[in-house]
Amino acid sequence: MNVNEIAEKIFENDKRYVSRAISIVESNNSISAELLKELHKRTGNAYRIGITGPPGAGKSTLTNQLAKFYRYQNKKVGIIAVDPTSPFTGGALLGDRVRMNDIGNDPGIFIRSMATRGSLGGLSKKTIDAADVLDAAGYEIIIFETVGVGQSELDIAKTADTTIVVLVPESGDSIQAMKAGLMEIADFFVLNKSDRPGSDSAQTALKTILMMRDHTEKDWLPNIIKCIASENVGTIEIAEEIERHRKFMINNNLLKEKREENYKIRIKEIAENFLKNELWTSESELFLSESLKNVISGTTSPYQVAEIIYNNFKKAGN
Ligand SMILES: Nc1nc2c(ncn2[C@@H]2O[C@H](COP(=O)(O)OP(=O)(O)OP(=O)(O)O)[C@@H](O)[C@H]2O)c(=O)[nH]1
Ligand SMILES: [Mg+2]
Repeated sequence: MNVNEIAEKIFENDKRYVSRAISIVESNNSISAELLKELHKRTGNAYRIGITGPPGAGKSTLTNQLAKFYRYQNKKVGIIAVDPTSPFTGGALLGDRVRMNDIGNDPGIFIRSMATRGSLGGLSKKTIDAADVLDAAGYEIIIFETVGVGQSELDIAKTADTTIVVLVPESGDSIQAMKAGLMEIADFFVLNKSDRPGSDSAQTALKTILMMRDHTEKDWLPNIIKCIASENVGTIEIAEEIERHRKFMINNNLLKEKREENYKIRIKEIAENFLKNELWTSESELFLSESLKNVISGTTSPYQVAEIIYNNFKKAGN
């Protein structure tokens, strides 16, 4: 099957091919770029929602509830869960994690999990490419679930049109969130597990932190919405807040601006990858390995080695 034929199947939302296409962009093989070129003309219609927060905060549970909510509105929902496979993230035990199986059989829902393991860099690129596949397949809502630890997870959440940070009442959570860089990317906060003690004081603490930031009357101020995702309490308020944020973005021309900025970052990354691939030929890799002993002994500096590699690359006519 050629790229055009696969693209046609995706435009028809043939799930088997949607799945296959995501595997293609994930493996980043030779037809990946060709396929994405073909799909691009049908993208731009989906609204992208990023859901991030500490491990075990209830992101999957909330994603589940939101997906059901949008299904009632007859919207197709694509979900990309960026799996936290790192043993260092801690948090919810594997058995305790919500697996979103109950919505997986709905024909209007597509769930895909993307592993972080073995994906050194390039994770955000692959995730965004996968979202383009879903967009082209006609999914009107795309939800990214990422654990709010690590730069690439934050990068993914940031590329969404609306980014939601999920926190829980446990003391210090908002301080942790601040440290992890979650405060800056939130369009609003969800204080989940509000059935637990301490949710009011957590809300107050979070509000205080937010009010300390510079803002003018015209700025969007992130709200804090309490919810109990496991009991479907607060889902409608969250969906309404997403809609309010979407309208705010559109009315102030910010959605277009944000998408332009995302494209700019993405195009630069793709172009830089072309360069990287050309730079690291087997000869430059070999030269690099052979130089290491001289770098260790102090006879050559890392800068000299890098300059030689770069100059050879230029000399080769690049
Ligand atoms: N008490 C209470 N438990 C909840 C609530 N929401 C989710 N949980 C439970 O919290 C646990 C973790 O929920 P998940 O939705 O898997 O959390 P997650 O943030 O997706 O977790 P990771 O993907 O592992 O980071 C599950 O046992 C849920 O049933 C809630 O509002 N209240
Ligand atoms: Mg989860």
